[in-house]
Formats: sequence, C-alpha cells, structure tokens
Amino acid sequence: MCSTCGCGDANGEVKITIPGEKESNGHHHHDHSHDHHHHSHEKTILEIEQDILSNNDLLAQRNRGFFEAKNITAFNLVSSPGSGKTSLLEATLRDLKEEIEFSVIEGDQQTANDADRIDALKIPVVQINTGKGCHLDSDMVYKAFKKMELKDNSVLMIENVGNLVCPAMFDLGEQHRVVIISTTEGDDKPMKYPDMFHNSDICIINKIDLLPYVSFDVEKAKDYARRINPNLTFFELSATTGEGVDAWYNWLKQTVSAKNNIKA
Ligand SMILES: Nc1nc2c(ncn2[C@@H]2O[C@H](COP(=O)(O)OP(=O)(O)O)[C@@H](O)[C@H]2O)c(=O)[nH]1
Ligand SMILES: [Mg+2]
Repeated sequence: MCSTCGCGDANGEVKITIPGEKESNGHHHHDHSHDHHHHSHEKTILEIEQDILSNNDLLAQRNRGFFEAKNITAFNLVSSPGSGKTSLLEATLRDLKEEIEFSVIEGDQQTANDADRIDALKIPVVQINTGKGCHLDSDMVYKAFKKMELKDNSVLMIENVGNLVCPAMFDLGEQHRVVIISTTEGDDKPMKYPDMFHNSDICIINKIDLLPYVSFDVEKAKDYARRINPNLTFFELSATTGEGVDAWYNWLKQTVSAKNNIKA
C-alpha cells in the first residue's frame, strides 16, 4: 500500500474545509525530504506500514469511543471513482433528512465539488482533500468532525476517496462500511479487490438502470462477493432513477432507529 502508492507521505498536503469557509490546512505543511527508496530493506518498509496501520487503528478506536458517547452511527462509503457514492448520498439525504439528523465528511484528493453538492442540501459537511493520499485515515476524520458540531443521536456519512484498494486497510471508527459497485465496472470486481468486500458489511450495486446496456451479471457479482464475505447484505439500486432505493432506506431507518437515531 503506502510504500507503493506513496500515500503514506501525503499528510503534509491534507486540507480540511467547510463549504463557504476560507481554506485551512489540516496539518502543518513541511516537505518530507525522506523518500521510500532509501528504505533498502523490505523489512523496514513492512515495519513502517505496520506502524501506520496500528497508529490508525488506535485513533479509529478514539473516534469510535466519541461516536458511542454521543450515540452517533457512522458509515464509511467506499468504492472506485464514479460508482455513485455522492449520488447515493444526495438521494439518501434528500429523502431521509426529515427523519434522520445527518452530517457528512467528504473525502477526495482535490476539489470541494462533492462537499458543495451536499452543502446544497443544507446538510452540515466538511471536505477533506487528501492531496496525493488515496484514502482517508482516522486522524483526518477526527480533525474533520472536530470542525463540525456533531449532534447526539445523529448519523455521520463519510465518503471515502474513490479507490477500491487502500481505504480497505484504514478503519475510521465507523460502525458500518458500505462498498458500492456499479454495473459499468464489471461483475468481477469483488474477486479483483477482495479486501474491500471482506471488510465491508453492506454491498450496494448501483446503476441498475444501465443493466440493459452493459454486460453485468448481478447474481454473479453477488456470488463472487459472498465467496469473499458471506455476511454481506446487498442492495441493488439506481441512485439516479430511485429504483430499488426503498430497500436501502428501510434498512438504514431500521438500523438507526434501533439506536434511537430517528428524529422524534
Ligand atoms: N445511470 C446512472 N448514473 C449514475 C448513477 N449513480 C451515479 N451516476 C452517475 O455516475 C457519475 C459519478 O457519480 P458520483 O456520485 O459523482 O460518483 P462517486 O465518484 O462515487 O461519488 C455521475 O455522472 C452520476 O450522475 C446511477 O444509478 N445510474
Ligand atoms: Mg464523490
């Protein structure tokens, strides 16, 4: 992961912003002069990766404790770029915001485009720009939610950076991880990126409105995914036409009402 994609060096570039607010750096920027090529031993790289991950897990536990104390249910939405994370979020927020108190953390390498889309729905949102980084980590999420006033008994939606690889390794402290694949991506994605499916509990197959035009076998995709993770719960829907969204909404409402996250 980080030794090959370079994301471990990305912290100096992380920006955390609220739409309409002036940009501020989430981290003090300093140029890292070290580069991974100096680590000539595989072992050194492995140890660094383990450090990064165990540090991440510690901070994720801190986030989890914070969410628990405030009875917040947090979701981590992961997918490849363009699968429809933001579109599904927009639909969900638009249709359920009267019933559920939402806030959103948006992750992307650059731009606040997605945060602006959420801001347009009058939902509290913070954008994390990871620069070169290809995933969110628990410290970025901590810094982002410290910029918001997360309400007790609310639901926090975290849209991760579009990438089916690295985000699988970074616990953010969420309760549910939702992996989204779309019908334009090929039904063998679960086989190619097993970690992401192994570490998620919900799998949404999006863009079913395009099924007549693409060779995507829904049952095959689900079968591949189940082989990796038999406990996955599936939803097949179209974020843009609304087909199939009710089952997802019902699951979401049921899940969060069991935790008293439904508005009175
Ligand atoms: N046909 C179709 N297009 C969709 C659907 N969901 C998203 N899209 C389109 O896919 C593109 C990427 O969507 P976006 O939500 O930005 O994906 P993200 O990168 O995962 O956040 C946009 O052009 C969306 O309009 C869907 O269910 N059906
Ligand atoms: Mg998006």
